[in-house]
Amino acid sequence: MFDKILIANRGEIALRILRAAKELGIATVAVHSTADADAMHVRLADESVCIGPPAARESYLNIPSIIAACEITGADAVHPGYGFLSENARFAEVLAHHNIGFIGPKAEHIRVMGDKIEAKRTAKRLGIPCVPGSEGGITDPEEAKRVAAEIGYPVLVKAASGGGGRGMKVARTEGDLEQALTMARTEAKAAFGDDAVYLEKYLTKPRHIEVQILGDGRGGAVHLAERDCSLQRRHQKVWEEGGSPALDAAMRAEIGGICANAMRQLSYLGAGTIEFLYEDGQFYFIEMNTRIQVEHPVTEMITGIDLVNEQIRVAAGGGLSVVQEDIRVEGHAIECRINAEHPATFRPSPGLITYFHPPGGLGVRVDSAAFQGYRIPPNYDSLIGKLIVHGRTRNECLMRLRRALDEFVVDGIDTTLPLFRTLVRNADVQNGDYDIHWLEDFLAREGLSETDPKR
Ligand code: MV4
Repeated sequence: MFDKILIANRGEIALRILRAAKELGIATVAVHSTADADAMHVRLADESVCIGPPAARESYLNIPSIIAACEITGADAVHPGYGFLSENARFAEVLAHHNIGFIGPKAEHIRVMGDKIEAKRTAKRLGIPCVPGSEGGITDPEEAKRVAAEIGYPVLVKAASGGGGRGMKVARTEGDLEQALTMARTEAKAAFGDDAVYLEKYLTKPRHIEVQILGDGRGGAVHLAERDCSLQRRHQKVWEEGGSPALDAAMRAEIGGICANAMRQLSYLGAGTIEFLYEDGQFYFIEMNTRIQVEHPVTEMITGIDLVNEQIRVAAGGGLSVVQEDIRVEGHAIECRINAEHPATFRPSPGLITYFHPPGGLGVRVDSAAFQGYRIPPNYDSLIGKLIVHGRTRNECLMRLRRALDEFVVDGIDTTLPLFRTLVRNADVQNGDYDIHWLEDFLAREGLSETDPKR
């Protein structure tokens, strides 16, 4: 097992990793920018190192500084959390070169899944169902037309290096296709420095359902059911729940089994998420994330398994603490991402938290690094905490969530708490009757999404 873990992240996920390390008796090192000198993750860690100025590029993304912090403190492994360097294959390789463990997947698997074309090719080979589309990249408009005619319109042009919906264009008819191809390639080149694109059948009303997996890196892997993350705004998840209101136990076991089997074939190491669109009873692979995700507590609440603990164990070569037969879904969990943003304009609202009172009670979990007197810096994402609620049934979970949201007080800044108080009382949400477009349609309908310039 590792003796000392350096946490190359900040905010609530840095605390989450600290907690797992402490329970394992592993010493912890926090790194921080000058903007985060007073942050909770710095206070709770055994040691801390300042690694640069507020801009993430010069601190949390600065590989030489993080390596230096490992050498100064004698940390023998790094946990990258999510975002920042978590899906940077080169970072994993540089750490290995310095004989420092990376608490994450093998570099080759990070690299393959980072290229959406390679990821899809790999998924297909491993027996995961994929969206019908081009075999590999597309550059020639005539080839695009041939593929589109075969799969049928509407089609979607997607960037190979894509993320956050950038470099994605729908073509409703053949007449739209050439322009969609050009626009997607131009946008992809500008955003990612890579103009490789591919073509898929455009699914018009899917749900976003993702399967959590864990691999031991030597041919063992399990699945931990799914999360439904369909409620998103501008490709930012807002509300996540598990299990999906759209699935039953047999469907869960089937798609989970397919995913675990694929990960065994890869000898995948660590935590991962296989993302699907789900429409008319069919699953279609879109991407794989090779990191712990923001919404991982949903899975922890319904399975009782500590995903970060498992990540650390397998990274140290210790194997998983569970086999598939031990993993059972108990009840239902919902996570609300509480952002420091105006609940209608979604404009970021950094500043001083003058009062902070998180809810408690049975089945209520708050993962947050915020506290009364904390000043949210303007330099990073606006997530200030996650409220995760568990119940024996989805209805009990919703009742408990309504109560917990009413108890939660954050003063001094705007937060998205009022949006959640509305959502939890909405009939479609209560019925689980939503797809990936539901939230944006709802916000437009209710006049809750005042468009703010250039965001
Ligand atoms: C799609 C799709 C429809 N059909 N692919 C959005 C970002 C990237 N992660 C994949 N995305 C989509 N891929 C096909 N073939 C619709 C989306 C999509 C979406 C997906 C998940 C959650 C929210 C979304 C919002 C808009 C579009």
